[in-house]
Amino acid sequence: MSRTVIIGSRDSQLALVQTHWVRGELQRAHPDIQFAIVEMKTQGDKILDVALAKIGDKGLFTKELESAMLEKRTDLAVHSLKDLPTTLPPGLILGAITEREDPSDAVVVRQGLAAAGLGDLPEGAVVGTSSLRRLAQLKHRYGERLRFQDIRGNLNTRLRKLDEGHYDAIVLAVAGLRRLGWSERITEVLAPEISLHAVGQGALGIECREADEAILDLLTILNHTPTARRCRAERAMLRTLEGGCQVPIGVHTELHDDGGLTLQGIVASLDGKTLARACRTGPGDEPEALGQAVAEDLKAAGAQGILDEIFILVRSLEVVTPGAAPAS
Ligand code: DPM
Repeated sequence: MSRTVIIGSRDSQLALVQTHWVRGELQRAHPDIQFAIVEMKTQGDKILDVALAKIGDKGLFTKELESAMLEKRTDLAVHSLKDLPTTLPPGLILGAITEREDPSDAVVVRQGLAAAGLGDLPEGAVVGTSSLRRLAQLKHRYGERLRFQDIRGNLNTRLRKLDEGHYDAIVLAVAGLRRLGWSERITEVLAPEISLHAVGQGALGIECREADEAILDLLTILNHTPTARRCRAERAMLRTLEGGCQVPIGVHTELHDDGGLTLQGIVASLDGKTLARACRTGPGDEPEALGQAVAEDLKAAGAQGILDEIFILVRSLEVVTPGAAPAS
């Protein structure tokens, strides 16, 4: 194959770091092929002034990249797996899942505040997050003491807003901070008992055309089987619950030496008052079945009622966003 393979990427700093890493790996494994990157803005990059929960669009960070592949302007796309909807458009598939970074959530406390984490922030301190998942779990734990406010923008923007004093602490993914070289800003890594992370957090998902065997072959070197098993179980759970990315659903997975896979799931009400939890272990080579089973357990534990309530609320919030990219 003597041609140029075109990789689509969002143009945020984090997205580009991730895409350049993928290109490097592909180039090393396939020295005879040229790999080029095409940068694009997605709807999620354009609408920065509206709370993520209100936009309520599942393909917020992926649609433009997917259209480009379907129109053959690009051959593959690199996503943060957690931003990739669990159901892909017809004709596209998840060609590879890369080795996961630490999937945990991290707390960054404002410089000058002597707190080792959320637990010892002063009463009434303001914590920034736009993730309903983080909001619900943290309210459950710290709702009496801390206040929570929405924060949007790329990682750089959010850290700047923190440093400018708009917040006392913000919650971000460990993975994003590490990839951008900002590990030393992490004040606290949240244990699973406090915050279960988002489905797919910390891994990259490589999407391509379903029928493009040549590209699928190239991508096999990127796939990390242990990560893929964990993430496929997590994604099957989310798909079965039919929650978009902006509902308070969290997970935690563990692969065991004997090949077993444990999946823990949580669905939380927005106020953090009602939590449904479930946990199961199954064979690691049947991750989808495990994800579906945990989703059914969650429904039996009250998740359906929580989700129905949120869907009704989010629908009533839905806004028409001026300047939004037309869905193409
Ligand atoms: C999604 C969420 C957030 C991103 C919601 C969630 C976080 C938004 C926020 C679906 N996508 O996690 O419950 O807290 O304001 C995003 C980040 C990364 C990928 C940044 C982050 C990097 C980490 C990774 C935004 N998408 O979570 O701090 O590769 O998983």
